[in-house]
This record gives sequence, structure tokens and C-alpha cells, in this order.
Amino acid sequence: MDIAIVSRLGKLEFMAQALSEALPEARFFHWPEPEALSADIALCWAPEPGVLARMPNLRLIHSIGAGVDSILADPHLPPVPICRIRDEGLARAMADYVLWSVLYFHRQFDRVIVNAGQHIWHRYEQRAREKMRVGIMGLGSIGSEVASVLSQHGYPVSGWARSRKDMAGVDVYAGDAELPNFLESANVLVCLLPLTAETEGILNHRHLSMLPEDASLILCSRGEHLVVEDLLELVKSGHVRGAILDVFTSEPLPACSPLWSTPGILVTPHMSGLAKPRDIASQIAENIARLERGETPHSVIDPSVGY
Ligand code: OXD
Repeated sequence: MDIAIVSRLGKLEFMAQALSEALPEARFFHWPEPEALSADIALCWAPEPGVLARMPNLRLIHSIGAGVDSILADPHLPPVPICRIRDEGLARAMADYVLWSVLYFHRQFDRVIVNAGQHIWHRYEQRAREKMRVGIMGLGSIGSEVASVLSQHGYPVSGWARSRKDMAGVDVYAGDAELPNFLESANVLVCLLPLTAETEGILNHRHLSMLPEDASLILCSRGEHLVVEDLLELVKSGHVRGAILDVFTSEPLPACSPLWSTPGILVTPHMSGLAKPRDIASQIAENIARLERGETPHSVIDPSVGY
């Protein structure tokens, strides 16, 4: 079995290393080595468009992350299944990140940190947890975990998804028609949507202005969801209180980006959830074994919806 690792980020040695323990007989090639083009399986992160179409033996494309947007951006994909990573550890880590971020705004650490820098002792009134409604955009495996952790911590939680779902303890809104009502009630908006043509730029002036006064944003899906200038304008005008941003259209975020220095905005380095290479490798190995047995691999995505 020949496995190609195809990424514009260069050689992902850690992936070959983790997988060779699980698949000792496999041979690994890193695109652009010419042998990579004859591989049966492609493990991808941001592949160069057109490369996968040049692999005649390809039977499976596997993302090495939870997202597949960087694969689906290739307009010439061959007709083989595309799988993603679905990792409980990653979902739990993202839930921790979001919980911390919600507490940061709820308990006003954003303001206290600014005051501390100026040696100001000021005790803010404590806002009741019940009055901090958290609105989660995207109720897939990660969004559902985040919703359940926040609800267990006593926060009122709403969720918004393309289609309706039933989730205990979560007020679910669905589709474009219900987006305004969802946004109007969210004191903290958390974006965990997959990146698709429909969701790109969804965090724009129109939608962010629907949030109540003093609401905050937590973004840990993709940078392309956010229209940065619109957020900057709404934070400067005070309509949006602040934001914690973990993902950006260009990563690392360039030093000249105004996001680094705008008061109220905290930048973190795409750290909200990192799956362990060993866990990624064991899911990929399991999917390859299923393919060999003629079974459908786990976590196959639907390219027509984008996740
Ligand atoms: C992922 C990510 O998609 O880390 O796994 O963004």
C-alpha cells in the first residue's frame, strides 16, 4: 500500500511517523516526490489544486484534520471518498477553549486585564450566568460537544444549523429564516461552522449588528467566516464588546494585522483544538482497513454540502 502525503505546507513527517506504527507495511511518499502520484491513498492538508486528479490509483482522500475545506477548494477532485477526522479529544479541547472564552467575557476578565495594566482597582457587578446566552453556530460533532459542556456549566445555550436537530438543553434554530432570532438573543456568539460557499463571510456587518449590544464573538472555525473590517468597525463603535479569534484567512496572522492591536480583540494561534497525531493515525488506519475489507470508511463527507 502506497500512501501519499499531499500538502502545500511541505512534508508532514509527523503524520508518516505516526502512521507507520499503525501500518508497518505501507510506503510513504511526500508530494511533490514523483512516486506520490502512484499512491492508493492521499492524506491531505491544503493540497495543491489539480494534484489529486493526477493520481490514477487513488482510492481514498483523507483529511488529516476535522475540516475538509482546503481539500474541497480543489475544483478537479477525483470521484473517490473523502474522509475527515472526527476526534472526541479534539471536540473536548475545543469545548474547553470555548468555555474559557465565555468565562472571560462573562466574568469580565477582558475589562479587568485592561484595568490591571493601569493599576485600576474596580469591581464590576457580577452578571448572572442565566443572562449570558451562548449562541453556537454549527451543531456538528464539535458544536454539539461545546453546547453540552456549556449547558452543563449552567449557561443558556442556543444553536443554529442548516437543518433542525433535537438537542437536550439547547434551543435550536434552523436555516436562514431563523438566523435573525438566533443572533438577537446571543450574548456570546461562537462560530464552529464548516466553511462552505454558504457560510463564507457569514460573520458580516449585517449579521453581527443583529447581536444584542455588548455581545462578544468567539471564532474557532475558519478565518473566512469573518469579514474582518466589519468586526473592527463594530468593536470600535462599541456595538460588539470584543472577540476572541483563533483562526484567520492567513496563518500565522501577519504582524501588521490590526486584529493584534485593536482593544477588545484577543488573537490566539489556531490552538482551540489539536488532535494528537497518534489519534489521527489510528482513525486513518481504521478507515484504510475498512476500505481493504470493502466496507465504507467512517466520517465520509458529502462534497455537495461541503462537510
Ligand atoms: C482542523 C483544524 O480542521 O485544526 O482540524 O482546523
